[in-house]
Amino acid sequence: ASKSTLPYHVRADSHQHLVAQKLFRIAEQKKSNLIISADFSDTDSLLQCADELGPYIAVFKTHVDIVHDFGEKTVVGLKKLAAKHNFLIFEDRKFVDIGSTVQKQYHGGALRISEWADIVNVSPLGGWGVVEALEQVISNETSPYRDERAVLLLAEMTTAGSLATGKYTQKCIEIAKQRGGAVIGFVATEALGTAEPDLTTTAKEDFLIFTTGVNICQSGNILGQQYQTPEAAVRGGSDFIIAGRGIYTSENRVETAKQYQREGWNAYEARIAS
Ligand code: BMP
Repeated sequence: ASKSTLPYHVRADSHQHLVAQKLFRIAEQKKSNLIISADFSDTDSLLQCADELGPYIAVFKTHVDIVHDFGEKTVVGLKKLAAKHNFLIFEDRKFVDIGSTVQKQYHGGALRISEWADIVNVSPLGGWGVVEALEQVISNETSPYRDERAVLLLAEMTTAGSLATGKYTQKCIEIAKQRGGAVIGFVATEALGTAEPDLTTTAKEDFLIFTTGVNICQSGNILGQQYQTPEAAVRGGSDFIIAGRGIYTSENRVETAKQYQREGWNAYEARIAS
């Protein structure tokens, strides 16, 4: 699978999506391709993590449906900290339903995701309609967030026995290429062969690879989660590495985050030099 060997700033300059441009620039400024997966069940813990690790990450990934006291304080706090530390917010919602339902889950509802998440992901298990549905909401002329919202397709999963392989993954690539501009990339374990070797000719399909299941110390857990190291992930084509428990359950999460940041960044520098 081909992977991009271009520096983030080159990809920022040529990318047509504002969120991808912003993300590449943040990565370059902070020398970080690290995303923390902040799977906390209360607002205070979530916000404290964002404030402590904010300086070392490019993106803060949430699962707000596990936050028992989710509300105004969560939304305002996340937005404030994103501005303070210059990171984007990715709600790992994995929309998987018919388009009409997904529109209601994304926009409004209990979680008001479109209001605060720069990035969301979707599984096109039910076909392209769900992607179209999100794009409709995002590109609606009355939307105050037009151009500031992006979508990732869940192309692969890290778990043992995952069914998100082969034809399904290929279909994700097709959908990303065929649909409008809101899809900026994939959640995948490695490069999916979509990287363009030379963006100076066309930057139409510079899809970003976001990789979950990153852990320096462990290879997996009893519920089937499988890990790779930051170095292996980036070498394999990951543009942004996502780590949760490997960081936030460690004794000193700030030092551990810095270690993941360093390892991810060194691997990126090695890749663009190759
Ligand atoms: P951890 O690093 O603690 O194992 O957390 C992994 C995070 O990434 C979780 O939030 C999980 O929901 C998410 N994730 C994953 O582990 N594998 C996938 O294939 C897709 C995910 O979103």
